[in-house]
This record gives sequence, structure tokens and C-alpha cells, in this order.
Amino acid sequence: MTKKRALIIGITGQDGSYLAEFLIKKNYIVHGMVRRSSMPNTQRIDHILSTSRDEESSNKKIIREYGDLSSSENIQNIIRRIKPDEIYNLGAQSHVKVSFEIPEYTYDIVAVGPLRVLEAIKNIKPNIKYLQASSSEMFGNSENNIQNENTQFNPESPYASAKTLGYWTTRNYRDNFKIFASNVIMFNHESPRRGLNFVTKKIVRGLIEVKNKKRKYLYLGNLNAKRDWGYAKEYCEVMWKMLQLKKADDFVIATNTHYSVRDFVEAAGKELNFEIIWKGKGTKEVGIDKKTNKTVIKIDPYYFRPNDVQSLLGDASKLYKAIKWKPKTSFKKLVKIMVDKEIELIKNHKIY
Ligand code: NAP
Ligand code: G4F
Repeated sequence: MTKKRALIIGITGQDGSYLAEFLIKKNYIVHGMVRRSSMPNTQRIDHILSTSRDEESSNKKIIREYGDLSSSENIQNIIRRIKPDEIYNLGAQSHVKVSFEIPEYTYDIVAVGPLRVLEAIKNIKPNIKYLQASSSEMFGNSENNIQNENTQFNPESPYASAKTLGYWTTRNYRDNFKIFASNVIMFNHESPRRGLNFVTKKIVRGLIEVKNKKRKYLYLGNLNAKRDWGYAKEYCEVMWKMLQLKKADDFVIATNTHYSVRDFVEAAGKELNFEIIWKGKGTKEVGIDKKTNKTVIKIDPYYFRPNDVQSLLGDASKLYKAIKWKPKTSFKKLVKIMVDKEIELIKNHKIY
């Protein structure tokens, strides 16, 4: 049987690395778009990155395609050459706070990027199946306490606005050009491979460093924001399942539970034998370890956003019905997975 061929854009990121592992297990030939950088940026996929460009000798490994979502020419050349059956577009400037600092770049990659890929699919091989990584940030501070596929978007950051454009472009190419193009509207999902400047990984790494006396305090921003945090590894399997459905469609993926940043600090603290209690208000609030009476957490207003999304909580019942999927990893388990792995990574001087 001929093997299926997938192109993952964003393969060096958290999700791209899990998806690549999953597709390789499914016997796919996996090509991954990697950006040129002056320092290695393939830490998350080094264990499955081929040293060869030849599909035959790259069995069970990723073939690297140098590229960038900013270049239509580059995207077209890759698609024309490898003729994938499926394209997963996970590439993005994915940090909400940073998008306020580089809005134009964020729009170029996050909003126009999907258009460049879909236009190339339309012109080169319209039977390619396309998955767009959309975001729960598109809902913004919603009037609905729980958000699903029918909830109105209310994007409140350059990142969220750009993702909303990517979402609609995906739907347009599906409706107008009959391309199999689906949106996966993902609520926050985390793992040991999460980027260091997202709050969960930052908390885990920061508290371990406080514990190891490598630093005195961990500085954070808005402690009261609530997020629906799932496990990234599970969400990547859903991406593949969505492209195996008979019809392209849009699905929310979420756990239907949410916790605050403060809850996350307390849970990660507990795994590390801290007992964090809170004192003070606003920017003067501190988190203190009750056992030692030492301040561990401080607030730095730098981490506040011009407009933060205060609460996200997803209803994924449409997905549960379509592919019989339910989340397996609880919040508590996710925190433990992240803390345990981070301790191991630090011991081995490794950073994902
Ligand atoms: P991530 O770890 O930040 O990975 C982003 C990937 O995009 C990296 O491989 C990055 O490459 C690549 N990339 C950045 N700019 C690019 C460009 N100009 N051209 C090509 N590739 C580029 O993000 P993630 O957490 O895996 O998320 C995957 C996707 O899902 C993203 O689109 C994100 O916006 C979306 N999403 C994520 C979540 C979440 O909670 N994780 C929730 C909803 C939606 P480098 O490694 O070279 O930087
Ligand atoms: O971890 P975060 O930076 O993730 P955020 O902004 O929710 O975005 C993530 O999830 C989206 C899906 O909803 C994705 F589309 C997006 O790509 C990304 O993966 O922040 C979570 C919350 C925010 O409310 C933030 O204000 O944590 C709060 N927070 C508090 N202190 C902090 C910090 N966030 C960061 N990054 N750093 C802090 O020190």
C-alpha cells in the first residue's frame, strides 16, 4: 500500500512535534517546514529528524523542508515538489502578548499565512486535505460563559484577530473551492514541550528554579485569568482524526473544565512541596510558601496585557459526537506530567 504523505507547518513547535511522532507511528511519510535560524531550533524533533532528504532512506523520520509562512513562492515550491495528501498548518507567531508588540508580523504569518497555503493547494493540488490551527482566543471576553462552534468571535488582540481571519479563510476555501479544509478551534493545551514564555511552563520552570535556589522569585502577571487547559499530546491525535472524517468541518477541542493561573501556581507548588498562600492586592500581591514563610511569587505589570481574556471554557460536544473523543488527562495529572518531566529536563541540561 502506498504511504500517505503529510506536510506539517510548525513542526518544530509543541504541537508539531507531537503530531509528527503520531503520524510517523501511523506510517506516514512526514515532511516538516523548518525555519532557518542561526541556532538550532529542532530540539523537540531531533529524535525523529532525518539526516537524509530521500523518502526511502528516511523511514520513520521527518524530512526537513526549509521554509516560512511569509513566502508564497516557498510554500508553492514545497507543495509542488512533495505533493502531500494532508497539510497541517500549525505555524504561527503564537504568543498573544507578543502579538501586541509585533502586530504586523503576527498578521502576516497568522492571517495571511493560511491564505498563502490554501491558495497554493487550490492551484497545485486541490485534493489535499488541510487543517487550520484556530484558537479559543478568537472568542475573547465572550458573553457566553461556555464557548462552542456557534459562539460569536470577539477577538481582542492582534493574534486573535489574525487567527479569526485564518479561520474564515479556511471556511471560504472550503465553501467556495470545495477544498477539504477544517478548523480545529483549540483551547489552551500544554505539555512539557510548551514554550518557556507561556504561563504554565513558565510557572513550572520558575518554581523549580526557586526550589533549587537558582532564583528568588517568579514574576507573573494576571493571576485570575482562567483557561481550559488540556494535554497537547491528546489534541494532536484529534487533528489527524478530523482529516479522516468524510466531510471537512470545524470543531472545538477542550476539556470543559477551567482553572485560574493562581490555581496552576498552587497545583505546581504542591507537586514541589510548596504550600502557596496569597497576601496583598493588585501589583502588591505576593505568593508565600507557608512552610518557610518566604515570598516565592511577585507580580510584574510588564506581564499584563492591554486587554486580557479573563475566562475561556470550551464545549467540545460536537467533537465528542463526531469522533467519540474525550480528554483523558485531568488538570492535576497535566500539572504532574509537566513538573516531573521538567525536573528530568533540568537534570539533563535540556530545554525544549
Ligand atoms: P508553538 O510551540 O509556538 O509553535 C509554533 C510553530 O510555528 C513553530 O514550529 C514555529 O517555528 C512555527 N512558526 C513561527 N513562525 C513561523 C513562520 N513565519 N513560518 C513558518 N513557521 C513558523 O505553538 P503550539 O503551541 O505548538 O501551537 C500550534 C498552533 O496552534 C499555532 O498555530 C498556535 O497559534 C495554535 N494554537 C495553540 C494553542 C495552544 O494552547 N498551544 C491553542 C490554540 C491554537 P520556530 O520553532 O522556528 O519558532
Ligand atoms: O500561557 P498564556 O500566554 O496563553 P494564552 O494567552 O491563553 O494563549 C495561548 O492559548 C491560546 C488559546 O486560547 C492560543 F491560541 C495561543 O497561541 C497560546 O497558546 O497566558 C495564559 C494566561 C493569560 O491570561 C495571561 O495574561 O496567563 C496569564 N499570565 C499571567 N502571568 C501570563 C503570565 N501569561 C504569560 N505568558 N506570562 C506570565 O507571566
